[in-house]
Amino acid sequence: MTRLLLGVTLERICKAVLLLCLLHFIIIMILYFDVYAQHLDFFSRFNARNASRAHPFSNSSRPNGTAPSYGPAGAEAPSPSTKPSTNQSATEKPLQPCQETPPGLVGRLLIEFSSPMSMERVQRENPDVRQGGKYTPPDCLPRQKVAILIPFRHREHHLKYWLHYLHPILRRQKVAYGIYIINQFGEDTFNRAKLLNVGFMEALKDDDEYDCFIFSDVDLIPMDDRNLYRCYEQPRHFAVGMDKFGFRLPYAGYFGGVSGLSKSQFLKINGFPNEYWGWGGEDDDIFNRISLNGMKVSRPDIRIGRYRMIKHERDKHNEPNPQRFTKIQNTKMTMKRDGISSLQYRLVEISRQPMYTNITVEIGRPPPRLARG
Ligand code: UD2
Ligand code: MN
Repeated sequence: MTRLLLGVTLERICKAVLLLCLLHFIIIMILYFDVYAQHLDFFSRFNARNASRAHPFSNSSRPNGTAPSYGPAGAEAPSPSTKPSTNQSATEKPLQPCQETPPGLVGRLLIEFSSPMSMERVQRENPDVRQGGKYTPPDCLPRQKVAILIPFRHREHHLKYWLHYLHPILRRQKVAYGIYIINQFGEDTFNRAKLLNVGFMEALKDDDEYDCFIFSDVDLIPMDDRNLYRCYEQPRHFAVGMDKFGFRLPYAGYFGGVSGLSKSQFLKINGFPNEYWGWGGEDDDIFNRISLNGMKVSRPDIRIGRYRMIKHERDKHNEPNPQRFTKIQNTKMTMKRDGISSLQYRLVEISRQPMYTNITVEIGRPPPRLARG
């Protein structure tokens, strides 16, 4: 009897083991085909690009490092993707509008600042960028023309990394763009927002076809090229998660780092404030302007909107502005009189460098009661 029972139990165990093996096999097969399908997808994309290549540019941008993309977050784009109508030969057919979701994106990027960087290297690796830091996709008609504005003083070291990483990313994103460094002349207190207002005016003087303006710190590099540098239906905040904030939004109304507004959105809020001298507060004022004018900030998915900031000390003449807390309480009153409508500055020099346009400008100094040290 016990033997019989033992036999039956053994048989059941064997069946269970067999079943488990079968299940294991099925799972392995599913995973295998999944990976295989991804490879196929990769190769077909690669081939399609090669076939449509009528210009030398598309082979130039191997990413600095990639990781597999993940589905749902990748779907975040200005609007659902339209099916690619494979571009045949760009020389024979009229150019088609660039796809909403650029086909050559690679997703996650490896960003590091330990290897040395030189402007010569940046130039060598970006031969298709025109004088002044301009670029137009050669194989499709870009949907927007984007001016990228960087407030600047004494950060040449950061600028090299920024250009090194951003040119290839922007190229893959298929926008027409120009890079403008707005360099504050002299050693008076720094004023980030006023420099950006100058950038808006000067970029439009340079090319009145710009319809989108992206405002970026010089030390911030996106870690994912699906974070598309273009304008959206609502003002955009790109730098959602930064390493220095543990890759999380520090507070709901945060608008610092990298942001983007269309020409009409920018004019609707009367541009940025000119009266924030020194560090801090100007980004909150801009956020207030957006809300007070009935708009709502849009952001990429937190997994895509990740950034690395090059570590730095607080610069000289950019000490925290003690007035910032009271000032951001008063945006409603100040925004009509203080902004692009009241902007005054003196151009010192415009120089076209191979990788960017430099605009050196004198923007004055804080009124005497705010002057420090
Ligand atoms: C934070 C915000 C920034 C802005 C600032 C307050 C992040 C990542 N960024 O930057 O958007 O709101 O706080 O004003 O949280 N700069 C120069 N030379 C200078 C000083 C500043 O080029 O002497 C430029 C440069 O582009 C820099 C930017 O201004 O990236 C912001 O200054 P920061 O990097 O010193 O301040 P940070 O990192 O706290
Ligand atoms: Mn910084």
